[in-house]
Amino acid sequence: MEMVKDGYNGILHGKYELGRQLGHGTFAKVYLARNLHSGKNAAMKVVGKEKVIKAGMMDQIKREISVMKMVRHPNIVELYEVMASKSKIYFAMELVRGGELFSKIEKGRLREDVARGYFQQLISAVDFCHSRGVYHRDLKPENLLLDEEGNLKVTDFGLSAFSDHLRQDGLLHTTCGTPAYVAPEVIGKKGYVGAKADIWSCGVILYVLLAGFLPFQDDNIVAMYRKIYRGDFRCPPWFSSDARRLITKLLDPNPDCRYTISKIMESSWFKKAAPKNPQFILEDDNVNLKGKETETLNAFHIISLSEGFDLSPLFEEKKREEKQEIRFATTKPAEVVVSKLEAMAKAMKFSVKKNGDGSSLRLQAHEMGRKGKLEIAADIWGVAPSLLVVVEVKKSSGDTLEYNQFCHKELRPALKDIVWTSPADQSPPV
Ligand code: ISQ
Repeated sequence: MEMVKDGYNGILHGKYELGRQLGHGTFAKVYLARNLHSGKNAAMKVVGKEKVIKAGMMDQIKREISVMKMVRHPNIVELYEVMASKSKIYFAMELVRGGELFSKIEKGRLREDVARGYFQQLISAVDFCHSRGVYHRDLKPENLLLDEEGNLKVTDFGLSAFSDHLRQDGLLHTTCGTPAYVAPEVIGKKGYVGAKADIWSCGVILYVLLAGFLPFQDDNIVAMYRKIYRGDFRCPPWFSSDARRLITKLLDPNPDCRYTISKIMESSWFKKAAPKNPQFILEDDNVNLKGKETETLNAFHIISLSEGFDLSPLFEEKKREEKQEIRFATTKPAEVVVSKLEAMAKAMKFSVKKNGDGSSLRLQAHEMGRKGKLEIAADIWGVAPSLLVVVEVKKSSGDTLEYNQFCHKELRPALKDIVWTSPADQSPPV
């Protein structure tokens, strides 16, 4: 073990015997440990000292750690003691044996009442620490553990200086992926209020519990940041209106408008009773999406998560600027789509060619463009077993700029009445 180099001889500080590794972040490792005096097991988090000197934050962190050593809460992993060697800091903590909460989501999103139970415990822990001036600042799935009775236990409160995302210079480190749980004002380096940042992360956590996926996600990190800044997310249709309302208030990019803990506790979604023993709810009772997408995530669901007009991001990975296809959904029959396209073509003096069953059209401009005549293909197909019809429009020949203008100025306005958007889009949650 590398700790041998640091004067570690199998027994740490004459008190703890270290065993197998339980887990690790990018900068910290957690080992099973045994207190030789009491015989009690513990979890020992080991962090390299050079990683943690966060300018201007050290006094606050020290104060927060001393608070965490004194307090006990049923939903917070207890911090027994902190030790240090020349190059490392050791945190002896309560051992929690039920694994990570998020391993449950790998099997499928949670039922709303089950998610409520965990969220109530999370907020109870967050409220307890905030009222003592201790903030987490890096709440994320790895910090949410379950004990053997299925109780939620939050770890690493007050240890933000040792977290993977927010370190040293206060800059965001994305070594272990994306800052999916981090509040916009934290990314923006504007200076932030710890309590508000934690509430944002609680909002992301709640969304993931209920949805089974992240609210702000994009393969392109810049695009993801943009979504976070704008609070640009959509709730899947299975979210209740109370859940939507609460999440919208938690994921408000303006920290001044974001809900406070007491507002969360007053909300009607939060106040409902949680199931008594969520650990006894069978996994099959959770909604399991893995491998069963077609059953539970139907065409309407998928489309409701996409932008109303353009479904293409769901079908392909090409960047928006590069792609030349547009797909949208409609509940109108194919004939209605065809007659709309024909009317538009007529108004633009485009010629129209149809195939036999009306599922495919070719529109051609009469006038020459920069790269010959603009020609557009539209294909229409049904999404069985739903009533949805997907329309795909793409350029067959001609200039891309002219095609893009055609899409923007002619096609979108012509079809806007028949494009299907989810009910959630039509009346955004308040
Ligand atoms: C407590 N028990 C098990 C694993 C842990 C990981 C990190 C922090 C505390 C822990």
